[in-house]
Parts: sequence; structure tokens; C-alpha cells
Amino acid sequence: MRDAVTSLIRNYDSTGRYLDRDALDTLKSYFASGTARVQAAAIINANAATIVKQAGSQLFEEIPELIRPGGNAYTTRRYAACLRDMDYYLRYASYALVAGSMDVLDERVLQGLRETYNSLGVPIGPTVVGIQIMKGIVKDQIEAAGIIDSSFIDQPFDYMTR
Ligand code: CYC
Repeated sequence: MRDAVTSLIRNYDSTGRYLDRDALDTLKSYFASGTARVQAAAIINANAATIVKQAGSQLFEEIPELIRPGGNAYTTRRYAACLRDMDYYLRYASYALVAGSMDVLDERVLQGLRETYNSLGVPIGPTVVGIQIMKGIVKDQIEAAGIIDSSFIDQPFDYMTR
């Protein structure tokens, strides 16, 4: 598992280079957004249950077939599995935000997920919709907290949906 700084150092070390202007620019932008990243993680932590619940309701409102007989989130067990998955996506997004690196998502969330979903018939399109709904809710909360540049919030959510 890597963060923005360790990835960069590993990269420069492997070719024996000093940190050049590009590297320093990357580091500056990472550190400049550092406080905002930590604040974002704090907001997600304080509101996680509400965010997941609200995103779930919105998802099932937009795609009601999911919770009708035959839908993949039909039965309380599968409904709960769906909300639990949303909670995973949110929690790992908060880690990736703080790390400034998507590495943790590859390693802990995305590896083998498509195969798992395909074998269980979990539809990927609606999962993508659910993750994007969470992104919207998180961005609204971040902006409401006065963090002006919330553009870095998109990254982990968009990365997972890609
Ligand atoms: C199931 N989701 C699963 C399973 C895994 C994950 C491994 C199969 C095992 C189980 O049921 O627990 C996902 N597990 C993860 C992830 C991690 C992990 C991401 C990394 C931390 O350890 N169904 C829908 C919605 C969607 C959904 C669109 C919610 C957004 O219709 C999710 N995932 C869903 C459902 C199941 C599931 C319903 C149960 C499927 C079944 O057993 O039939």
C-alpha cells in the first residue's frame, strides 16, 4: 500500500534521480491539499452511516428493480450486502483521499471484484450509480464545511467506477 510520497520516492529512487521540478510540484500540490484531505476524512468519518443510508435510498429510488423480486438487492440479506458494499467503497475512498494515491483501492477493493460481482450476478452499472451518488453527497458536505477546492474528492470515487 502506497501514498503519494512513497510512490514518488520509489519512482525516483529506482532511477537514482534527485527530486526534480516535476517531483517538487507533485509534492507541493499534495501537501497544499493536505489539510483539506484530512478534513474530508473527518467529515466522512462523522457522517458515514448517514451517507451510506442516504445513497442507498437514492439508488433504490432511481433503480427500484434492484429491490423487487428478481432484483440483485432483493431479500434483506442482499439488501444488507449492498449497503455493506457501499460502506466499503466509502471507507476505502476516505483512505485513498488521505493517501493521495489510488493504490489502496487497487490492492484492497478492486482486485478480483469484477469477477466476484459477475459470478454473483451483482450488476455493475447500478453499483457505479451508487458510488457516484455517494460522491455527490460527500462533495456537498465538504463544500458545506467551507472547503473551497473540493475537486480532489472526485478522484477515488471516479477511480473505482472506472
Ligand atoms: C456480495 N460484495 C459481495 C461479495 C463480496 C462483495 C466479496 C460476496 C460475498 C458476500 O456476500 O459478502 C464486495 N467484499 C466486497 C468488497 C470488498 C470485500 C468491495 C473490499 C473491502 O471484502 N447489489 C445490488 C447493488 C449493489 C449490490 C447494485 C450495492 C451497490 O443490486 C451489492 N454485493 C451486493 C449484493 C451481494 C454482494 C446484493 C450479495 C449477492 C449474493 O450473495 O447473491
